[in-house]
Amino acid sequence: MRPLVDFHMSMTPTLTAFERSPDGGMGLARDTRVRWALEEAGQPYNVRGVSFAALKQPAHLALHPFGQIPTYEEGDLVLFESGAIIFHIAERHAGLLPEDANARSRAIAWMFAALNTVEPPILELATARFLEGDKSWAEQRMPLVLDRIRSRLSQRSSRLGDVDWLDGAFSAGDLMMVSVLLRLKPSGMLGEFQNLSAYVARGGARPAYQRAFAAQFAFNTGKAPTA
Ligand SMILES: N[C@@H](CCC(=O)N[C@@H](CS)C(=O)NCC(=O)O)C(=O)O
Repeated sequence: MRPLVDFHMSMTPTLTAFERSPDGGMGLARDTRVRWALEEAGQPYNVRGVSFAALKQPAHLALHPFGQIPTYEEGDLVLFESGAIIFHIAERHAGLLPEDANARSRAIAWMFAALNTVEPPILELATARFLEGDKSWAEQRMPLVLDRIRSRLSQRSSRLGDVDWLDGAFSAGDLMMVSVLLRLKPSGMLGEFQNLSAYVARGGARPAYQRAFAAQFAFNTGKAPTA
């Protein structure tokens, strides 16, 4: 049984996002996944942009101990970590977690799997390319980084098979898994696994994702997306 919506739930939450995302509106910053969850849940929200300098200032550190985005403020509740924020939204609004207790636990397990098992090797690719690309050992390291990602993609692909979503109906587990896999889009690696590409495309085609993407794109560029 879902908890009753309390007084704070009637307040419009405020997210933080990069004032200007380094990806120029590609939707890879983690505010996009939170926007997507709110759109799936049909909930309005506000966004406050934060500069890189302001992330590490006391006012933002009071909201986020690691000086990052996204944060989520709703009445007197302040949350950080995209997983915790999306779990909070999914717990309080219909549409992101199944009613059946076991199915709900499995959807939550997929959220953790996306964040703890699939996202780390994918993040390593960005580190290897952008932060360590000029190191003498960067070229030798890259195949190892790519292999670790491929290994996870292969496991994900085998398990997904030809179903649409991870476990029955779309859930917060899919939202998180698709969000994490989307980070690989620029690398072209998803194309090696046809069912995973189709899965990510299916997630990205959801109207709620499209609204979230358009909102973050407009926030970052002042324009509407072209495609
Ligand atoms: N595990 C955190 C990661 C948050 C994170 O890395 N945020 C990035 C943007 S997507 C950030 O703020 N980077 C700037 C920095 O770390 O200084 C989450 O899922 O919310």
